[in-house]
Amino acid sequence: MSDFLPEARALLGEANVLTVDLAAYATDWRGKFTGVPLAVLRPADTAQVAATVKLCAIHGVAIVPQGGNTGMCGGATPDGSGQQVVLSLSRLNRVRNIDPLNNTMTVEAGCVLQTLQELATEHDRLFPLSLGAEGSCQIGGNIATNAGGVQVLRYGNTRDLVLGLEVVLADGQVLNLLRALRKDNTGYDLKHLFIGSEGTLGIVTAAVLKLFPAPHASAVAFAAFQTPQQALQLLGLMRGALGDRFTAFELMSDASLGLVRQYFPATPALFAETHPWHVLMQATDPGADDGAQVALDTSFQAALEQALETGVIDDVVVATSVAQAEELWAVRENISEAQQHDGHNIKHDIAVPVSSVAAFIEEVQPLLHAAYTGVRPVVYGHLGDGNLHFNVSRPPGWSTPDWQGESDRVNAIVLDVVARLQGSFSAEHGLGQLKKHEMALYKTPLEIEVMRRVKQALDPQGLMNPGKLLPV
Ligand code: FAD
Ligand code: 2HG
Ligand code: ZN
Repeated sequence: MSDFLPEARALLGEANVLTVDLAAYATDWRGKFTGVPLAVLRPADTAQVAATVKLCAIHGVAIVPQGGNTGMCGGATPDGSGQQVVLSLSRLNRVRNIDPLNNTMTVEAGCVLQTLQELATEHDRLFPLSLGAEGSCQIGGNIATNAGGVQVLRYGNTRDLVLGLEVVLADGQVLNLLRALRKDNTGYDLKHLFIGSEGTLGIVTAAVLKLFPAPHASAVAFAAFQTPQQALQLLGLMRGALGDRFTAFELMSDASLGLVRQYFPATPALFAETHPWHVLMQATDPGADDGAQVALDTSFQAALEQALETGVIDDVVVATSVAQAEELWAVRENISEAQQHDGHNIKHDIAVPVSSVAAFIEEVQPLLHAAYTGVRPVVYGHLGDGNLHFNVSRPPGWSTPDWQGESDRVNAIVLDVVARLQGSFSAEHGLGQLKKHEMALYKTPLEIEVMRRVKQALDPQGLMNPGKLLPV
């Protein structure tokens, strides 16, 4: 071990083996987990990643891959031993190829998501992965967590957007799966093992990503109504009217909007009265002529009028400009940060069948209120995918440590209902350190056993992000 750091310096250069001022790498975005890295290693390319991983294997040093460090579950944070290295992918930020005819781009893992969205736009294409952290999260992190975001309804999760992958395996070999093919049935599709594996099986160094026609026409609206059941009715109505042009359907409770208004005071007041529930909806069309926009507006407005007339919604604001659409989206995107400013909350990132979302909310809220007087569930998320962020803020009078101490009890209340509804305890953020214990409660022993066999086969020394994803 004593030779490890000098050898790493010889390999990567003095400036890319950091051992001081590591705070930004040692704590997660939420400030919930803090570790003690032995060092932060910053390779420049795939060859350097491979050589670094080989060096770690020789010295028995565990590796914690880190992208933009925006993950919600402490997956990119090392433990407190001072023996694990953080492997930052930030310098692998080249675009290797863009092929508009094939509708693909081949990019390195450290590319920031927003720069890839912008690159696609420059080529009159869409890269549809979109989430609040897009200005700092990296595509490697998105792939490692199989990130979701606000356009899954139309385009799917990150997994659905990846055609090919380049991965450095635990022994330092480079597994080249960088094929830009939409059809390829030549054995097991190995890339899917690494997508969503949170750095526990290998290091993603590059990917071939799917592109789509750029949306030229767009319609955005913010609706208010009384019950989660009405949200489901509205979803059915809008999808019926817009089909595949319908791209986003984001639910927000009034408490979620209250936090945004409190911590982002410039947030516009959208409705004269308060309403318990809201959704933000978007439809797009690739058609570039005026006719496409008119046709989209006509279907969108007609569906909204029907929703108003039949009492499905109480009120609606339809964006009349790009700036107003962005303003409406900012309300939704700022919820996570607003709740972060508000102090510790017990996060749940659950999925149930879309048809069961209202039942889930109606069942779980009374249970929580019965257990904790004044408890504040902050409910929002990707209703169109059946995925809710059911983040429980502490009741008045509770200290942060006391509320943190209630996590197991609150989790049991929420996640037992999820399990009864055949749902998932983690829809998009992954498990990291935060939710790996739930595996043992809500996955079958055989599922866990098969995962362990995969882990053992690919990482026999147990050096790839140990202590994450799998229960101890
Ligand atoms: P990191 O946090 O650095 O790492 C996440 C995990 O991936 C860790 O386990 C890490 O070890 C591993 N990892 C990172 N890079 C690699 C690599 N190259 N190879 C192998 N393993 C790697 N998530 C959603 O799904 N949907 C949302 O809507 C959403 N909204 C968010 C909004 C905000 C404001 C914030 C702060 C986060 C949000 N997230 C969301 C969570 C987060 O942004 C995603 O999980 C994102 O995909 C993480 O990317 P990252 O580069 O920051 O990864
Ligand atoms: C979102 O949809 C993110 O805004 C973050 O997934 C959710 O902070 C959260 O719990
Ligand atoms: Zn989300």
